[in-house]
Amino acid sequence: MQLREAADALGVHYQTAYGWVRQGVLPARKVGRGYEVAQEDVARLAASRARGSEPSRQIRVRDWSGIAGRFFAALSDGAETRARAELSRLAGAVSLLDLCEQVIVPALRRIGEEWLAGQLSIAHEHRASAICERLIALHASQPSGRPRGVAVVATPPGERHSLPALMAAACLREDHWLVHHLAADLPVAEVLALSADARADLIVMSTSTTAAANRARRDFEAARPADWAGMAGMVAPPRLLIGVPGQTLRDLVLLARGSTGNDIQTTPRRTEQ
Ligand code: B12
Repeated sequence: MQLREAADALGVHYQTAYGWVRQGVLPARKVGRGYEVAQEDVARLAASRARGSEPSRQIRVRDWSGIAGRFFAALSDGAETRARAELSRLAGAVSLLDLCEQVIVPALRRIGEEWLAGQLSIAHEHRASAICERLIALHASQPSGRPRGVAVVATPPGERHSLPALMAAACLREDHWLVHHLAADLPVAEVLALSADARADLIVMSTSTTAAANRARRDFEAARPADWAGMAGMVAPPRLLIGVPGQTLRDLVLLARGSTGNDIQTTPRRTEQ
Protein backbone atom coordinates (compact mmCIF):
# COMPACT_ATOMS: atom_id res chain seq x y z
CA MET A 1 0.00 0.00 0.00
CA GLN A 2 1.00 3.67 -0.35
CA LEU A 3 2.67 5.33 2.63
CA ARG A 4 -0.24 7.76 2.97
CA GLU A 5 -2.69 4.84 3.32
CA ALA A 6 -0.34 3.22 5.84
CA ALA A 7 -0.26 6.47 7.86
CA ASP A 8 -4.08 6.50 7.89
CA ALA A 9 -4.19 2.85 8.95
CA LEU A 10 -1.72 3.57 11.76
CA GLY A 11 -3.65 6.70 12.81
CA VAL A 12 -0.63 9.00 12.46
CA HIS A 13 0.24 11.99 10.36
CA TYR A 14 1.93 11.26 7.01
CA GLN A 15 5.12 12.98 8.25
CA THR A 16 5.30 10.65 11.26
CA ALA A 17 5.02 7.58 9.02
CA TYR A 18 7.61 9.11 6.69
CA GLY A 19 9.91 9.66 9.70
CA TRP A 20 9.55 5.96 10.60
CA VAL A 21 10.52 5.03 7.04
CA ARG A 22 13.60 7.27 7.22
CA GLN A 23 14.59 5.73 10.56
CA GLY A 24 14.08 2.16 9.40
CA VAL A 25 11.17 1.52 11.77
CA LEU A 26 8.78 0.92 8.87
CA PRO A 27 10.33 -0.89 5.88
CA ALA A 28 9.40 0.76 2.58
CA ARG A 29 10.28 0.68 -1.11
CA LYS A 30 10.70 3.90 -3.08
CA VAL A 31 8.44 3.82 -6.13
CA GLY A 32 8.57 6.92 -8.32
CA ARG A 33 8.05 9.91 -6.04
CA GLY A 34 6.35 7.92 -3.26
CA TYR A 35 6.85 4.94 -0.99
CA GLU A 36 5.18 1.55 -0.91
CA VAL A 37 4.94 -0.47 2.26
CA ALA A 38 3.86 -4.07 2.86
CA GLN A 39 0.57 -4.71 4.63
CA GLU A 40 2.29 -7.17 7.04
CA ASP A 41 4.80 -4.51 8.12
CA VAL A 42 2.01 -2.03 8.81
CA ALA A 43 0.09 -4.68 10.78
CA ARG A 44 3.22 -5.55 12.78
CA LEU A 45 3.84 -1.91 13.67
CA ALA A 46 0.15 -1.37 14.52
CA ALA A 47 0.23 -4.40 16.85
CA SER A 48 3.38 -3.16 18.58
CA ARG A 49 1.83 0.30 19.08
CA ALA A 50 -1.39 -1.23 20.39
CA ARG A 51 0.67 -3.11 23.01
CA GLY A 52 1.70 0.34 24.18
CA SER A 53 5.28 0.07 23.08
CA GLU A 54 6.98 2.76 21.05
CA PRO A 55 8.28 1.81 17.60
CA SER A 56 11.18 -0.51 18.16
CA ARG A 57 14.11 1.65 17.12
CA GLN A 58 15.21 3.36 20.35
CA ILE A 59 18.43 5.33 20.44
CA ARG A 60 20.56 6.86 23.18
CA VAL A 61 21.27 10.48 22.42
CA ARG A 62 24.69 11.64 23.58
CA ASP A 63 24.53 15.30 22.66
CA TRP A 64 21.15 16.71 23.63
CA SER A 65 22.58 20.17 24.20
CA GLY A 66 24.10 20.25 20.68
CA ILE A 67 20.71 19.37 19.20
CA ALA A 68 18.93 21.93 21.40
CA GLY A 69 21.50 24.54 20.30
CA ARG A 70 20.92 23.83 16.61
CA PHE A 71 17.16 23.80 17.17
CA PHE A 72 17.40 27.18 18.92
CA ALA A 73 19.47 28.61 16.05
CA ALA A 74 16.90 27.38 13.51
CA LEU A 75 14.06 28.85 15.59
CA SER A 76 15.68 32.24 15.96
CA ASP A 77 16.46 32.34 12.21
CA GLY A 78 12.86 31.33 11.45
CA ALA A 79 14.26 28.34 9.53
CA GLU A 80 11.34 25.96 9.97
CA THR A 81 12.66 23.25 7.66
CA ARG A 82 15.93 23.09 9.62
CA ALA A 83 14.05 23.01 12.92
CA ARG A 84 11.78 20.25 11.60
CA ALA A 85 14.77 18.21 10.44
CA GLU A 86 16.35 18.33 13.92
CA LEU A 87 13.21 16.83 15.46
CA SER A 88 12.40 14.40 12.65
CA ARG A 89 15.79 12.74 12.96
CA LEU A 90 14.85 11.74 16.52
CA ALA A 91 11.09 11.26 16.30
CA GLY A 92 10.03 7.66 16.80
CA ALA A 93 13.42 6.81 18.32
CA VAL A 94 13.00 8.88 21.49
CA SER A 95 9.86 9.75 23.40
CA LEU A 96 7.98 12.95 22.67
CA LEU A 97 8.57 13.81 26.33
CA ASP A 98 12.34 13.80 25.70
CA LEU A 99 11.92 15.70 22.45
CA CYS A 100 10.10 18.42 24.40
CA GLU A 101 12.23 18.44 27.57
CA GLN A 102 15.65 18.05 25.96
CA VAL A 103 15.24 20.06 22.76
CA ILE A 104 12.19 22.32 22.59
CA VAL A 105 12.08 23.56 26.21
CA PRO A 106 15.78 24.57 26.44
CA ALA A 107 15.45 26.36 23.09
CA LEU A 108 12.34 28.24 24.29
CA ARG A 109 14.08 29.24 27.50
CA ARG A 110 16.94 30.64 25.44
CA ILE A 111 14.48 32.52 23.22
CA GLY A 112 13.05 34.04 26.44
CA GLU A 113 16.53 35.04 27.67
CA GLU A 114 17.48 36.63 24.36
CA TRP A 115 14.15 38.48 24.20
CA LEU A 116 14.77 39.81 27.73
CA ALA A 117 18.28 40.88 26.71
CA GLY A 118 16.86 42.73 23.69
CA GLN A 119 18.63 40.43 21.21
CA LEU A 120 15.41 38.98 19.80
CA SER A 121 12.28 40.97 19.08
CA ILE A 122 8.70 40.12 20.03
CA ALA A 123 8.12 39.19 16.37
CA HIS A 124 11.03 36.71 16.52
CA GLU A 125 9.55 35.21 19.69
CA HIS A 126 6.11 34.87 18.08
CA ARG A 127 7.62 33.28 14.95
CA ALA A 128 9.57 30.78 17.06
CA SER A 129 6.44 29.91 19.08
CA ALA A 130 4.38 29.36 15.93
CA ILE A 131 7.06 27.03 14.51
CA CYS A 132 7.12 25.07 17.77
CA GLU A 133 3.33 24.74 17.73
CA ARG A 134 3.39 23.24 14.23
CA LEU A 135 6.29 20.89 14.99
CA ILE A 136 4.82 19.60 18.24
CA ALA A 137 1.51 18.94 16.48
CA LEU A 138 3.40 16.97 13.85
CA HIS A 139 4.83 14.55 16.39
CA ALA A 140 1.85 14.30 18.74
CA SER A 141 -0.58 11.46 18.34
CA GLN A 142 -3.11 9.66 20.47
CA PRO A 143 -1.91 6.05 20.90
CA SER A 144 -4.49 3.42 20.17
CA GLY A 145 -5.78 1.20 22.94
CA ARG A 146 -7.67 1.83 26.16
CA PRO A 147 -6.85 5.25 27.67
CA ARG A 148 -5.48 5.57 31.21
CA GLY A 149 -8.13 8.22 31.91
CA VAL A 150 -9.58 11.46 30.62
CA ALA A 151 -7.69 14.72 31.06
CA VAL A 152 -8.63 18.31 30.27
CA VAL A 153 -5.67 20.61 29.61
CA ALA A 154 -5.82 24.40 29.40
CA THR A 155 -4.26 27.58 30.70
CA PRO A 156 -6.01 29.79 33.27
CA PRO A 157 -7.54 33.21 32.56
CA GLY A 158 -4.96 35.76 31.45
CA GLU A 159 -2.29 33.15 30.67
CA ARG A 160 -1.44 33.48 26.99
CA HIS A 161 1.58 31.16 27.08
CA SER A 162 -0.11 28.30 25.28
CA LEU A 163 2.96 26.16 24.48
CA PRO A 164 3.31 24.53 27.93
CA ALA A 165 -0.32 23.37 27.68
CA LEU A 166 0.26 22.10 24.14
CA MET A 167 3.31 20.11 25.29
CA ALA A 168 1.42 18.90 28.37
CA ALA A 169 -1.45 17.66 26.17
CA ALA A 170 0.96 15.92 23.78
CA CYS A 171 2.94 14.21 26.57
CA LEU A 172 -0.18 13.07 28.39
CA ARG A 173 -1.47 11.61 25.14
CA GLU A 174 1.81 9.78 24.72
CA ASP A 175 1.23 8.40 28.22
CA HIS A 176 -2.14 7.06 27.04
CA TRP A 177 -4.42 9.73 28.49
CA LEU A 178 -7.42 10.76 26.40
CA VAL A 179 -6.85 14.51 26.30
CA HIS A 180 -9.23 17.40 25.66
CA HIS A 181 -6.87 20.27 24.89
CA LEU A 182 -8.64 23.62 25.37
CA ALA A 183 -5.60 25.79 24.55
CA ALA A 184 -5.14 29.14 26.34
CA ASP A 185 -6.85 31.72 28.51
CA LEU A 186 -10.09 30.08 29.64
CA PRO A 187 -12.55 31.13 32.35
CA VAL A 188 -12.58 28.58 35.14
CA ALA A 189 -16.35 28.04 34.78
CA GLU A 190 -15.81 26.96 31.15
CA VAL A 191 -13.08 24.50 32.11
CA LEU A 192 -15.26 23.00 34.84
CA ALA A 193 -18.30 22.68 32.57
CA LEU A 194 -16.37 20.92 29.84
CA SER A 195 -14.61 18.69 32.37
CA ALA A 196 -17.98 17.59 33.72
CA ASP A 197 -19.24 16.99 30.20
CA ALA A 198 -16.16 14.93 29.28
CA ARG A 199 -16.28 13.08 32.63
CA ALA A 200 -12.67 14.06 33.18
CA ASP A 201 -10.48 12.36 35.78
CA LEU A 202 -7.94 15.14 35.67
CA ILE A 203 -7.82 18.89 35.02
CA VAL A 204 -4.37 20.25 34.14
CA MET A 205 -3.65 23.97 34.19
CA SER A 206 -0.35 25.00 32.61
CA THR A 207 1.25 28.32 33.45
CA SER A 208 4.48 30.12 32.62
CA THR A 209 4.57 32.56 35.50
CA THR A 210 4.08 32.13 39.24
CA ALA A 211 1.52 34.95 39.17
CA ALA A 212 -0.65 33.00 36.68
CA ALA A 213 -0.35 29.82 38.78
CA ASN A 214 -1.42 31.71 41.93
CA ARG A 215 -4.31 33.30 40.06
CA ALA A 216 -5.41 29.89 38.79
CA ARG A 217 -5.34 28.39 42.26
CA ARG A 218 -7.34 31.34 43.63
CA ASP A 219 -9.90 31.19 40.78
CA PHE A 220 -10.49 27.45 41.18
CA GLU A 221 -10.88 27.81 44.93
CA ALA A 222 -13.32 30.67 44.43
CA ALA A 223 -15.37 28.84 41.77
CA ARG A 224 -19.04 29.16 42.59
CA PRO A 225 -21.10 26.10 43.53
CA ALA A 226 -22.90 26.52 40.20
CA ASP A 227 -19.56 26.05 38.41
CA TRP A 228 -19.05 22.69 40.08
CA ALA A 229 -22.69 21.69 39.55
CA GLY A 230 -21.99 19.61 36.48
CA MET A 231 -19.66 17.44 38.56
CA ALA A 232 -22.48 16.44 40.90
CA GLY A 233 -23.28 13.20 39.13
CA MET A 234 -19.67 12.05 38.97
CA VAL A 235 -18.30 9.29 41.17
CA ALA A 236 -15.37 11.52 42.08
CA PRO A 237 -14.55 15.05 40.99
CA PRO A 238 -11.48 15.38 38.79
CA ARG A 239 -8.10 16.00 40.39
CA LEU A 240 -6.69 19.44 39.66
CA LEU A 241 -3.02 19.87 38.80
CA ILE A 242 -1.70 23.41 38.47
CA GLY A 243 1.77 23.53 36.97
CA VAL A 244 4.22 26.22 38.01
CA PRO A 245 7.34 27.36 36.14
CA GLY A 246 10.27 25.14 37.02
CA GLN A 247 8.20 21.98 37.06
CA THR A 248 8.74 19.66 34.15
CA LEU A 249 6.61 17.58 31.82
CA ARG A 250 8.03 14.50 33.52
CA ASP A 251 6.70 15.87 36.85
CA LEU A 252 3.34 16.30 35.17
CA VAL A 253 3.22 12.74 33.80
CA LEU A 254 4.13 11.31 37.24
CA LEU A 255 1.67 13.55 39.08
CA ALA A 256 -1.06 12.65 36.58
CA ARG A 257 -0.46 8.97 37.20
CA GLY A 258 -0.74 9.77 40.89
CA SER A 259 2.60 8.07 41.55
CA THR A 260 4.17 10.99 43.37
CA GLY A 261 2.87 13.27 46.08
CA ASN A 262 3.32 17.00 45.67
CA ASP A 263 1.71 19.98 47.29
CA ILE A 264 0.94 21.46 43.88
CA GLN A 265 -1.56 18.66 43.43
CA THR A 266 -4.88 20.05 44.54
CA THR A 267 -7.96 17.92 44.91
CA PRO A 268 -10.94 20.20 44.45
CA ARG A 269 -13.47 20.08 47.24
CA ARG A 270 -17.02 19.25 46.17
CA THR A 271 -19.02 22.34 47.12
CA GLU A 272 -22.45 21.89 48.70
CA GLN A 273 -25.25 23.14 46.45
C1 B12 B 1 7.01 32.13 23.84
C2 B12 B 1 6.84 33.10 24.98
C3 B12 B 1 5.81 34.04 24.89
C4 B12 B 1 4.79 34.02 23.77
C5 B12 B 1 3.82 32.83 24.02
C6 B12 B 1 3.33 32.22 22.71
C7 B12 B 1 2.71 30.88 22.93
N1 B12 B 1 1.97 30.48 21.90
O1 B12 B 1 2.85 30.22 23.94
C8 B12 B 1 4.13 35.42 23.93
C9 B12 B 1 4.78 36.38 22.95
C10 B12 B 1 2.61 35.48 23.73
C11 B12 B 1 4.54 35.82 25.35
C12 B12 B 1 3.93 36.81 26.04
C13 B12 B 1 4.37 37.27 27.28
N2 B12 B 1 5.46 36.86 27.94
CO1 B12 B 1 6.47 35.26 27.44
N3 B12 B 1 7.66 33.90 27.07
C14 B12 B 1 7.70 33.05 26.10
C15 B12 B 1 8.86 32.04 26.31
C16 B12 B 1 10.00 32.42 25.38
C17 B12 B 1 8.49 30.59 26.15
C18 B12 B 1 7.23 30.18 26.93
C19 B12 B 1 7.12 28.71 27.07
O2 B12 B 1 6.55 28.04 26.22
N4 B12 B 1 7.71 28.16 28.12
C20 B12 B 1 7.68 26.70 28.34
C21 B12 B 1 8.92 26.22 29.06
C22 B12 B 1 10.14 26.64 28.30
O3 B12 B 1 8.91 26.80 30.29
P1 B12 B 1 8.32 26.24 31.69
O4 B12 B 1 7.67 27.48 32.22
O5 B12 B 1 9.40 25.62 32.48
O6 B12 B 1 7.18 25.15 31.37
C23 B12 B 1 7.21 23.78 31.78
C24 B12 B 1 6.09 23.44 32.76
O7 B12 B 1 5.07 24.38 32.55
C25 B12 B 1 5.65 22.04 32.31
N5 B12 B 1 4.22 21.89 32.42
C26 B12 B 1 3.30 22.26 31.50
N6 B12 B 1 2.08 22.07 32.01
C27 B12 B 1 2.22 21.53 33.23
C28 B12 B 1 1.28 21.14 34.17
C29 B12 B 1 1.72 20.58 35.40
C30 B12 B 1 0.71 20.20 36.42
C31 B12 B 1 3.11 20.43 35.66
C32 B12 B 1 3.57 19.81 36.92
C33 B12 B 1 4.06 20.83 34.69
C34 B12 B 1 3.59 21.39 33.50
O8 B12 B 1 5.97 21.93 30.95
C35 B12 B 1 6.83 22.99 30.52
C36 B12 B 1 8.03 22.36 29.84
O9 B12 B 1 8.80 21.64 30.77
C37 B12 B 1 9.17 32.30 27.82
C38 B12 B 1 10.58 31.90 28.25
C39 B12 B 1 10.52 30.82 29.34
N7 B12 B 1 11.57 30.68 30.11
O10 B12 B 1 9.56 30.11 29.49
C40 B12 B 1 8.75 33.76 28.01
C41 B12 B 1 8.31 34.23 29.39
C42 B12 B 1 7.50 33.16 30.10
N8 B12 B 1 7.45 35.36 29.06
C43 B12 B 1 7.56 36.34 29.90
C44 B12 B 1 6.83 37.54 29.84
C45 B12 B 1 7.25 38.64 30.81
C46 B12 B 1 5.78 37.71 28.94
C47 B12 B 1 4.82 38.93 28.86
C48 B12 B 1 4.35 39.48 30.19
C49 B12 B 1 5.53 39.98 28.00
C50 B12 B 1 4.73 41.27 27.86
N9 B12 B 1 5.23 42.31 28.50
O11 B12 B 1 3.74 41.31 27.18
C51 B12 B 1 3.65 38.35 28.02
C52 B12 B 1 2.55 37.74 28.91
C53 B12 B 1 1.35 37.28 28.12
C54 B12 B 1 0.31 36.64 29.01
N10 B12 B 1 -0.65 37.42 29.44
O12 B12 B 1 0.37 35.47 29.27
C55 B12 B 1 8.60 36.04 30.97
C56 B12 B 1 7.94 35.72 32.32
C57 B12 B 1 8.72 36.31 33.48
C58 B12 B 1 8.00 36.07 34.77
N11 B12 B 1 8.51 35.12 35.54
O13 B12 B 1 7.05 36.69 35.06
C59 B12 B 1 9.42 34.87 30.31
C60 B12 B 1 10.02 33.87 31.31
C61 B12 B 1 10.52 35.52 29.44
C62 B12 B 1 11.65 36.08 30.28
N12 B12 B 1 12.82 35.50 30.25
O14 B12 B 1 11.48 37.06 30.97
N13 B12 B 1 5.56 35.04 25.78
